[in-house]
Amino acid sequence: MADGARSASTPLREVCSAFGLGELLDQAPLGAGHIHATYALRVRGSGGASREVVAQRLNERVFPDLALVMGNLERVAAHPGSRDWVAPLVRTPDGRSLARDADGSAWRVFERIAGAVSHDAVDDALAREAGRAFAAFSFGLADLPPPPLVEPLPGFHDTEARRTAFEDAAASDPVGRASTFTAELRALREAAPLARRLIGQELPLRVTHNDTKVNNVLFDERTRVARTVVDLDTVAPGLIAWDFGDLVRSAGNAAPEDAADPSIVRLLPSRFVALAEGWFAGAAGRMTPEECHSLVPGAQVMTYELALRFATDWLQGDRYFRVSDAEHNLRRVRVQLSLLRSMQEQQGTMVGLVEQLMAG
Ligand code: GN1
Ligand code: MG
Repeated sequence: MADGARSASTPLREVCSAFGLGELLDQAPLGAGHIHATYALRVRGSGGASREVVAQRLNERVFPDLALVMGNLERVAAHPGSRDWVAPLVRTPDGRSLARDADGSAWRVFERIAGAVSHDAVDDALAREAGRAFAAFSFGLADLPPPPLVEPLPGFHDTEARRTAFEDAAASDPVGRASTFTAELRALREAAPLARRLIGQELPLRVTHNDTKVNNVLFDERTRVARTVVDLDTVAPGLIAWDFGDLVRSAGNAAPEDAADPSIVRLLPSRFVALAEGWFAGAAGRMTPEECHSLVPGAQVMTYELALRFATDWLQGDRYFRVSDAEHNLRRVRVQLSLLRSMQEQQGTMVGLVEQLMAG
């Protein structure tokens, strides 16, 4: 091996040793998250039995205060109302939930839930389950004892601040991309009123997940029932409209988030029905009427917010979201804008369905 080079498995062996997991037998990248790096590991402990765990190298550029993130996670994982939705954390022999490898990267480890898988694309039945899971997770945390969780990324769903950040990036244009972006810029500016759409609506602050992309639910491979909710780093006080909205954005689309052809993008009507029915089942009558009325606007706001975030990242030279090529964020922007248009066209039907569900 060249001087100083470390093979891909070296840090994972260090993680096994730090967490007292024993010998690393097997490793594979897991999931399609844009922020952390996640691996499925098979290990053999001192007893000789093999065991499966999930190891995550945490992105400290995005989450600079890992103590805060892990503090929130530990409180959520220990709360009876949501415990069943959270994969158990593995601790180091001296009780810590984080360890650093020789390069200084921070790692955490979860038990792998046997037979539980994530899907980047779902059908209506899985979408219904995802809706039920995220709603039940959030309302299960309704009685989390004080103090409130601290926002790990302040203003994460402050859509108006996201819009300002986008305008700043467009004005400073640090990598010279704004001039090739005129149609998208115009569409993003036309939708600007959405950034304030949820303000002043008397919506209660709940404990919300805040990253309810559908691949953040794990389903039982065989029964297709939702088992676990993952990516809990953004759990904090928030609005139900954000969680429902981001789920509709990610699970309701006929096309992937980064489809090359935006003409295939649309909100699938039957998918929206499944998501809303699942959500109402998981919330089990605990949403206020104002919250119910915020769900359809929430889907538009979250789709717009992600369009702004992908656009900002593109204008800034792809510093935040993982990308596979220089156009990746641009494709994501175009998909979000098409999806937003499709939601706006179907708004009447969507509102009608929510009213039907409210009437019970
Ligand atoms: C990121 O980590 P992942 O892929 O689940 C992002 C979300 C975005 C999502 C878009 C902490 O989620 O906010 O909605 O990408 N997470 C963070 O795909 O920024
Ligand atoms: Mg994820």
